[in-house]
Amino acid sequence: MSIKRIILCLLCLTGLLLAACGKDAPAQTPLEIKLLAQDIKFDVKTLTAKVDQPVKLTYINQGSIDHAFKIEGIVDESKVKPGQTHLFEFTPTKVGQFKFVCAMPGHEPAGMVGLLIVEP
Ligand SMILES: [Cu+2]
Repeated sequence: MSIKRIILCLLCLTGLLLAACGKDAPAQTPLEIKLLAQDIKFDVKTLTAKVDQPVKLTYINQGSIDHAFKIEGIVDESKVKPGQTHLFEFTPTKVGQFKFVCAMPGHEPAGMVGLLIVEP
């Protein structure tokens, strides 16, 4: 393939990408958050999000036992096995503070609890 052809291809690809982005761009860029579950704590105690902004929360179980995730009133309980990653997608619809926990029995009292702060 000649250099000219390669450049032409790259230009075409760039054009396609730009066109695709322009058409399908969501109203709000999702907020990407990473939360690490360890034995037996979360790596952070608070998460911050904004009303109506979609959240993509990557939950990584770095521990050696089962952990779970739940945000009161926002995300239903879901178990994540050791070494596994789970993507939780949600969009907060109201301002406030919402407790997030590991829903495995005994884990919340042991400290696997935090606060999601939703700002206007
Ligand atoms: Cu846990």
